[in-house]
Amino acid sequence: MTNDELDLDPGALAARFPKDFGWGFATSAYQIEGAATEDGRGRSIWDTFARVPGAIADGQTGDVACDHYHRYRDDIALMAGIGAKTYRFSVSWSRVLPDGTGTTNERGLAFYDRLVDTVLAAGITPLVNLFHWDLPQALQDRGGFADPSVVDAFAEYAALVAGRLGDRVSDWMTFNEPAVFAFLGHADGIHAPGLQDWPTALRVADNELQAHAAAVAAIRSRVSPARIGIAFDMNQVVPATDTDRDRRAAAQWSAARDAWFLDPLFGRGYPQLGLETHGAAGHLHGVELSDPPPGDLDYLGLNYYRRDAVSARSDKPFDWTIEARPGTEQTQMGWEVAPDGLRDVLGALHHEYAPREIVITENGAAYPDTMDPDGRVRDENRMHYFARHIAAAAEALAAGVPLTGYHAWSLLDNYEWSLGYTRRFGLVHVDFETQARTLKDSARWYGSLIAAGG
Ligand code: IFM
Repeated sequence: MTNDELDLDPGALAARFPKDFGWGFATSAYQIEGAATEDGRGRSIWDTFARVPGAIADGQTGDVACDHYHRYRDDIALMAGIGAKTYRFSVSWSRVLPDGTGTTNERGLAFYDRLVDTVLAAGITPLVNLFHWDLPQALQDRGGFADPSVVDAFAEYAALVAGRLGDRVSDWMTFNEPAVFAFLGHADGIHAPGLQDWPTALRVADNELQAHAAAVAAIRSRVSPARIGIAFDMNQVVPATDTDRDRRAAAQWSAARDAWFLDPLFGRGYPQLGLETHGAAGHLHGVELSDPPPGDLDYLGLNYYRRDAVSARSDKPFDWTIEARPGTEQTQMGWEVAPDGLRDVLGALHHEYAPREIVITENGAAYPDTMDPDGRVRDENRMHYFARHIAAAAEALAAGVPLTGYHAWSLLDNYEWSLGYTRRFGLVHVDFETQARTLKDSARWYGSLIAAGG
């Protein structure tokens, strides 16, 4: 069956996965928790950035978001009702260490205790992500991720959280999308902390790789058995046209972004083409790169959303645009819907790096959902998006990719970073006025898929 012919039969789709496949959801702290000043939480760089005039499309912050800090029991009950087997959430560093290091905030830690206990009581396996971009502002004031001292700070934080939750949590993730944090936050300036300086972005990336290794060691010394990974966002990169210039630009961009992280994580050091590309663009000016240690990964997390077409404006590296190809099917983000890209990215990761396991740690789509007068959200486009991507994942599995889990992004409509509340990625609709939750049709469909899988 090709993706085009695929129907939405959850039973047929589920049958293509093993019974113990890890179906679940992913969320992140700043996007859903709210309670920004409650119970001793410190400020994070997103609290600061969200207040910069013009930084966020609707001028909103994550101060309240989905109010998950108070409603987590109901949210976990919803997730359990859908049938989730795993739940990937992140810890807010500034909730547990308001100054980034030093004094711990017991009330913050107690929240994650309660959360983990509730997740486990619902029969769901927790997967704890340590960093989803919300760095404590106190650390940013001391240089943030561009300063090498962040490596010890991250290890201290990892040790604290692993020491506290590790008696109940085996599945860990150090970073979510380190490239997005480094590049969008420090070179493009559209994410916190809003800097626009490539050498800083490359220092940040280097320190993330070091901090990952330090955190893995900290977790392993406190948690047994521990299953540790990192979630890398890798979309399918293609040349916009079949010209030498676009082909070269696409290869340079992949090397300067994706391989920039993946090669070191798999023990190969920085990629030569990436070094040449960043070097020629002047990004390495004054940067002393380290020799990052291998990632020691039990699994590689893949966040996949789209196909990116690279179009060169000139022969100069980084003088290119990265967009959806005109005329293609796109989500509300303007992202090209490309399920075959998921199959191919999974295959490429398997062949190039041979990770022990791959977990799809995020996959999902934003659409302008509306609630019908009968109270239903008929998000058929999202259902089709999921069905086609899950079918593509099944193809990769059948071709030998060691794929063990799939996390839908996201449980709830939430704070979509610089787009504020203008994009809905949830399988559960959130009315941000009342905080009412409503299962969308996609949630019911995903639930039948999980149920059919046993
Ligand atoms: O909302 C984000 C998430 O925080 C990281 N991955 C992509 C999602 C959709 O943009």
